[in-house]
Amino acid sequence: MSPFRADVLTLFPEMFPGPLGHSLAGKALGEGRWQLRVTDIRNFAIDRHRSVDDAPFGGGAGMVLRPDVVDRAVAAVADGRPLIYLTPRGEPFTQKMARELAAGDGMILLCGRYEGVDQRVIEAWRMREVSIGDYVLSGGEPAAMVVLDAVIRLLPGVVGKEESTAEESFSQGPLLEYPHYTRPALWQGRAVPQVLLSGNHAAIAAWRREQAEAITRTRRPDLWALYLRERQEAEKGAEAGARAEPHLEETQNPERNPEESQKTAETRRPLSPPESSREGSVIVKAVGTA
Ligand code: JCQ
Repeated sequence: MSPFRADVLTLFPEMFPGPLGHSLAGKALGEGRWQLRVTDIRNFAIDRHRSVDDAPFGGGAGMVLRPDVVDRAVAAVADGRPLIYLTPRGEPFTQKMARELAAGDGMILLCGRYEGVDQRVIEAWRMREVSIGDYVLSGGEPAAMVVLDAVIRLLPGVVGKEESTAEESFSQGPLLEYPHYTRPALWQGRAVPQVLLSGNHAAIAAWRREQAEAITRTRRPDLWALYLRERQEAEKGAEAGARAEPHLEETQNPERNPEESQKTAETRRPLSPPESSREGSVIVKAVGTA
């Protein structure tokens, strides 16, 4: 297997591999699952002061990286792999983008400093301008490390098979994760939620779903709106099929389904509330699919 090839163009090459030399990414680097080549942009300066930046045309604070210097640095490594410039002006970096990059054979990350890079060299190389979030860093290096970390853990053999299954269910759905607990069961007077010790897997799944929904609703109204829309779409699709399939109430009727007689109220899926109790898009009770 040919390894994933990452290039970083930076004025601070000594910052790499940094955290990427440790933990999961570091182990994978040692195993040859990915390669990192770091290029000092200053090596492509040609004047006797080796200058890489200049004052902005039109005036204003700070300095701008020169297009001619950056162009030579890019030309030294470019070979058709995606070219990414980290900047707060970029399109948001997402898990989807990480998956797409991990499916390719590598990427080239350009790190800016000062006020940024002359826009003409960004355009000339058709670079993808990518942002890791709405805040300003003093350089693109930490952002490049974030992108690399998110991509590398998706490469084959980097994260174990068990974890990767969990990873998929999280990155597919728009819900935030439920909270996690481990031993001791009682710590500083705080008990682990009882249901997690019950051994009742259906009840645990339902509780986790409720927790995931509650935290998403309060913390990330944007994701919650997406989730409600997706769920509404799923319900529409199910409605057409419902004419051919038995209703939830029927599948949970012990007279029609003997398995149901083994379940308690806690393990049964909650029944859909009557139409009249639904107020607009406000969900009165979480409807689990456990
Ligand atoms: C990347 N989110 C934030 C690059 C200009 C003057 O500000 C600039 C800062 C950078 C470094 O990258 C970030 C960033 N995603 O700050 C260009």
